[in-house]
Amino acid sequence: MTAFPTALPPQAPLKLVVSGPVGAGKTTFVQTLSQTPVVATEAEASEDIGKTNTTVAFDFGTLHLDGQELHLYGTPGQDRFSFMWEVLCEGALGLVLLVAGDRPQDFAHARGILDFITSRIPVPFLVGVTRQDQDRVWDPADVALYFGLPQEQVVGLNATDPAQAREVLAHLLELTLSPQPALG
Ligand SMILES: Nc1nc2c(ncn2[C@@H]2O[C@H](COP(=O)(O)OP(=O)(O)O)[C@@H](O)[C@H]2O)c(=O)[nH]1
Ligand SMILES: [Mg+2]
Repeated sequence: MTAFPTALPPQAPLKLVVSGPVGAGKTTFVQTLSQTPVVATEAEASEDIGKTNTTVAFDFGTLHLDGQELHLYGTPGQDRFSFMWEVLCEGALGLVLLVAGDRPQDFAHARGILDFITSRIPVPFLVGVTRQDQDRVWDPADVALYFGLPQEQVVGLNATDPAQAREVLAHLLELTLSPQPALG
């Protein structure tokens, strides 16, 4: 008699979402990590967001980490695409909320995106503070205080550095796959 599997096989790709304000480093993070060509949906920005192109649907990349296949979806940053945050987070096993550490003016928006998503979809998350390679950047510990989160849930990174980006995902996987109830 053949037993039907009751759970997904461990090899099934895990869906992870990367969100945050415009300029946080979401597209960069997905591009740095992906081992397959990134599917990006950039268009000319329709409002002044400080750059000419912005993500309008999502960035998609894939990678293997510790024998696990991961599918990474980067969301748009603008509020007018907030419906996409929900669409992309459906069925996600983890979320990385990025914010640029040298743009404290974006922290409130980042917090708003995090609340928007986690109030609708209770997904384990990490906050990643990008641009740690720059001068005058907020320390992850201070961003944790700002967000009212435990320090271990906020990590600093340079999103252009593959080793640092992979470390963030490894940390998220630990959080996601740990038997304890997820933080947040
Ligand atoms: N030096 C540095 N530049 C970064 C980092 N993260 C993103 N960038 C740069 O910041 C700009 C905006 O990043 P992007 O990925 O387009 O942000 P998105 O709007 O969140 O997708 C790009 O020029 C990136 O190269 C980082 O950690 N360090
Ligand atoms: Mg982008």
